[in-house]
Amino acid sequence: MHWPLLLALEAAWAGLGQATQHYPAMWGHYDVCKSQVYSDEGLTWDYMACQPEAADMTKYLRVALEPTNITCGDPAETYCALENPYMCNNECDASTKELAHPPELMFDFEGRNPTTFWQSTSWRKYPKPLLVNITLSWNKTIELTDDIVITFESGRPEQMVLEKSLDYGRTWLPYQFYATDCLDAFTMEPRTAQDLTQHTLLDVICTEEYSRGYVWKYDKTVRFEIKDRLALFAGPRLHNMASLYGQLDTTKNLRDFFTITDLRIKLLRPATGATMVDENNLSRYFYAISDIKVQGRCKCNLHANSCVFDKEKLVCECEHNTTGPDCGRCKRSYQGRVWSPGSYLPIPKGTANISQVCDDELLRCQNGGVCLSNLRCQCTVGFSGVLCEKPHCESEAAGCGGPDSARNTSCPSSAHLLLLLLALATASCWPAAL
Ligand SMILES: *[C@@H]1O[C@H](CO)[C@@H](O)[C@H](O)[C@H]1NC(C)=O
Ligand SMILES: *[C@@H]1O[C@H](CO)[C@@H](O)[C@H](O)[C@H]1NC(C)=O
Ligand SMILES: *[C@@H]1O[C@H](CO)[C@@H](O)[C@H](O)[C@H]1NC(C)=O
Ligand SMILES: *[C@@H]1O[C@H](CO)[C@@H](O)[C@H](O)[C@H]1NC(C)=O
Ligand SMILES: *[C@@H]1O[C@H](CO)[C@@H](O)[C@H](O)[C@H]1NC(C)=O
Ligand SMILES: *[C@@H]1O[C@H](CO)[C@@H](O)[C@H](O)[C@H]1NC(C)=O
Ligand SMILES: CC(=O)N[C@H]1CO[C@H](CO)[C@@H](O)[C@@H]1O
Ligand SMILES: [Ca+2]
Repeated sequence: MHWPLLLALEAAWAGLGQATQHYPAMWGHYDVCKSQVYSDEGLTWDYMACQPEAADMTKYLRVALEPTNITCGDPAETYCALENPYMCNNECDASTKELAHPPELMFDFEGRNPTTFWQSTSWRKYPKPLLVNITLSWNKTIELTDDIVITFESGRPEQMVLEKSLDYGRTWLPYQFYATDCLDAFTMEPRTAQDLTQHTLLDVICTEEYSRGYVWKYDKTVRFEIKDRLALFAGPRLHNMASLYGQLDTTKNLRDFFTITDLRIKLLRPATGATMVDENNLSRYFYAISDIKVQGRCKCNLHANSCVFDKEKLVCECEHNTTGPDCGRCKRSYQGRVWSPGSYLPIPKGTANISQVCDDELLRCQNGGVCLSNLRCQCTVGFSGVLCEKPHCESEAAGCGGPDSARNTSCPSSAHLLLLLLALATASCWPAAL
């Protein structure tokens, strides 16, 4: 299992220049949720759409393998090189740290030599298929912002499927199929991400681009192309972000396409390097993965600019009177109000779409209260509550306006009624008694 130390993803300032330079920062400029402004009513808050910065999401995932005993080394095994069956000097032994290849090595820091990798048992039961599921779970909705890149040290698999879940692993959808022969493996016509258009962007394709060729020492990566898909709206260098944001705002399918809670890599057939499997040297066939890259950000519905890893779980730090792991609902005292996600539009600050407390039609302030900027009811003397629905604040345990109220004034007990009457002039209990 792979749970790193508690880490916080704080949104950092990403200038516009930086945003156009490289992909991971491209959605980085919705980084402020609110700012103070002077208006006719004095110093007030201006609320904006905001989101956390994109980050390396592999630090926050949990990895599970199926079958659970598929990792090599128990018992110890010797492996042959794919290109030379007489070179069998690679050993996997789970009980020796230097020779073990546990799943964590798919997510450690790469860049040192030699590389560290997870490795499966070899294809000893050929011709029974060598099947492995690698499931990555975040227990949090995240939005992908860059290509998923998987680096194989074993030669790239001849058949593989990348799947995604949007509901914490209950249901799965294919993201992309990979095969040396798409027709043969999945009865699908081979296509590449470059073939996609704005209209076919959501098509699930089978690609032969990452499985063909025996020169695997130089071509070890398998990709799921997020950037190519985003570029269909934002242009080749993602210059036209307004177009992409506009599309993401109005097209739920498109937004959902890049949104996941889990990923699953289904390995169906290892690299064989030739058309025939050499049954005398089955120790040549296995899967080995040195690195998996997943870049993305917490989905906070544009109501948070930071996401923290707390108690082994990512949680948005919600603003705009929203709450929940994804800021997907109104705070308790605003329940029943209309929640909506923020909007990327208008560029560049977007709209917070703050849950309205009141309006002139459906959510009327009661008992003569007046709706101010859709954000609060100004109640008449003698009434309180979010919609001025409460005649006395005495009956209310938490005080006038509920626990989340800005005017969190405590209510005097009945023994202090006299004092209360005296205090009416200062209106400490009834909000906006003037
Ligand atoms: C992999 O997951 C699929 C469900 O997507 C399941 O049917 C299959 O049995 C799993 N494979 C292994 C090797 O456990
Ligand atoms: C893994 O466990 C299953 C069931 O316990 C067993 O049938 C299988 O042979 C084991 N596989 C390996 C590679 O040890
Ligand atoms: C996922 O997060 C929820 C809280 O949102 C928690 O109750 C649950 O235990 C977590 N599940 C796992 C597998 O960590
Ligand atoms: C959230 O609620 C508090 C207290 O009710 C209020 O002061 C604040 O203005 C609200 N913020 C937004 C963004 O509506
Ligand atoms: C959110 O804000 C956008 C942009 O101002 C607007 O088009 C959209 O209707 C708003 N959504 C809701 C549910 O209010
Ligand atoms: C409101 O006041 C009560 C008691 O004075 C206090 O316990 C509570 O934390 C306050 N709530 C807020 C949101 O300030
Ligand atoms: C390690 C091993 O078993 N190598 C064998 C690979 O296959 C050839 C014949 O095809 C054998 O001679 C090797 O011993
Ligand atoms: Ca590694």
